[in-house]
Amino acid sequence: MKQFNDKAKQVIFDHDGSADDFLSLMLLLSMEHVDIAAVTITPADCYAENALETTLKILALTNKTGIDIGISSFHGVNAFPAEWRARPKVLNALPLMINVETKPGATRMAESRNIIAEKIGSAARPVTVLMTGPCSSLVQAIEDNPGIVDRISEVVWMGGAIDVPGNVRTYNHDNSAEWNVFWDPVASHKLLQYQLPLTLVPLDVTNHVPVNIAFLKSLALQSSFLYSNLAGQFWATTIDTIPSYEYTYFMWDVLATSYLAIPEAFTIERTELEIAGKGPNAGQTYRKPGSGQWVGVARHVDKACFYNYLLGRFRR
Ligand code: AGV
Ligand code: CA
Repeated sequence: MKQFNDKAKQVIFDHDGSADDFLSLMLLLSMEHVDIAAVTITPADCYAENALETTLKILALTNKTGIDIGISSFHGVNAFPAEWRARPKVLNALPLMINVETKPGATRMAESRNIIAEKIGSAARPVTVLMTGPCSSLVQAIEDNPGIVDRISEVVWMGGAIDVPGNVRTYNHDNSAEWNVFWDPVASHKLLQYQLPLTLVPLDVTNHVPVNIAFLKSLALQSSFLYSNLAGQFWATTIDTIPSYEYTYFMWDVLATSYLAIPEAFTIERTELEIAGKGPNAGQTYRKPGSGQWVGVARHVDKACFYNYLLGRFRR
């Protein structure tokens, strides 16, 4: 059941169902200073029904079944490769997951944009929004209710590629975009216009934190802890990342999630950006002095601090 902590940071977590999105959920659940107001799912790097099942199972396993869940029925502009989307289905068949009972009827569910607007609108204090997939649901919530902008204390988004190549390789695209931005470049373009207190965790920094075997070995040595056991099984599924065109799975979303707890491990640059809403560079996040769209960009992370933080959090 959901427990209230008066001093906790209220966080809405919008994810898109890839393995590291769920590792991020586990990490967030382990943070004592975080109260998860809602978990919302974007059907981008996943199929929604799989992602919902995994979300419910993780909440059941960790005794956090009272959290409201949002699902988006919006299907983006540029679909993720189908082989990536189907991939996380294996998570529900892992030994620790397969027999976990979920009672979807017992959980409150609604359209993501409505849940996001409602939670931000009704919270006692400004809310943090963590996004580890595309930003469409937040943008839709703001379009429906522009007043909620002033009630958002921070948006942390795993997305973008500023001074490094993107990870989209597709027909008629110039490789400059990162997938979470590219899925809905129109919404991404709008997001910057709201002048939110936005911190991006782009490929520039996530490229430095691959999922590596040394880390997984350390994690496995502590698998008597439920979180370490579960996380180790999830990460093992990423080791043979399907080479649609790239062979390495990174700690993309997990790094962005850690920023909520260990901001001191990151170097943040304040800069003015623009995001291309269409064209061969759709979804590109690029510097544009004078745009007035100031954002914080995570440029560097203390890797040892980050990996140690993860190992510590998962000792539960
Ligand atoms: O671009 C990184 C984002 C992150 O939110 N996702 C995966 C993470 O959840 C897209 C992505 C890039 N490369 C991938 C991705 C791959 N090889 N497999 C699955 N998803
Ligand atoms: Ca993701």
